[in-house]
Formats: sequence, structure tokens, C-alpha cells
Amino acid sequence: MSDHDDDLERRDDVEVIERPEDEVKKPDMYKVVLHNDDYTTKEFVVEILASVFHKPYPEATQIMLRAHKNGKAVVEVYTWDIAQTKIEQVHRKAQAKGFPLRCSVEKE
Ligand code: TYC
Repeated sequence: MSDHDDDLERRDDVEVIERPEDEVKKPDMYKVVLHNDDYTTKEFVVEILASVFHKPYPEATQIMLRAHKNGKAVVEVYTWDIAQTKIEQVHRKAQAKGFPLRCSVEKE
């Protein structure tokens, strides 16, 4: 052990505060919710779910149909910043094609 290490071990002006494992805070999580409308094509919704949310086509189709039938469907759960980024991407792509497709966020 070097002199330097020895010094560090003997310091009495440094207090190490241990944080119990159960106090490590998990981030708040948010559901991205897809809303049905009468104008956006089913194909476009599936493309959005595949390209923005990386959903395989069978799952993308299921989520699209759930929103189509029930009025809305949860797509995925993310931290706040990622949820916001996904929603912005959906709205930008939908607007570019003239579709009124909407997503929103709900706290878990
Ligand atoms: N309801 C649309 C139609 O019949 C399809 C659609 C599904 C739109 C899901 C939005 O979130 C949605 N063309």
C-alpha cells in the first residue's frame, strides 16, 4: 500500500453515507397512449408503431386494432423524456402526411 492510500484510509474528515438499496429511486414512468381517429389509415398507424416504437409488425397490428376498437391503446412505457420524444416523432410524421393521429402520455 502506498503512503497516499494510507492517508486516505486514515482521514477522519470524510464521512461516507451509505444509502440502503431500497432507497435508490426508480424513475417515474409514463405510458404512451395511441388515440383512434376516423381519418388516419390503419397502414400508416402500423408503420408508425414499427418505425417509432420498433414494434414487430404483428404486435404493431394488434396495438393499432386495439386503439381502433377501444378508442385508445397503450403502446409502451418510458421515462418522461423518451415518452415526449416518441410523441413528438409521431405527431411530426403524422402532420407531414396530413393525418390527425395523436398520442398522449399517462403517468404509470
Ligand atoms: N380508425 C382508423 C381507420 O378506420 C384507423 C386507426 C387505428 C386510426 C388506430 C388511429 O390510433 C389509431 N382508418
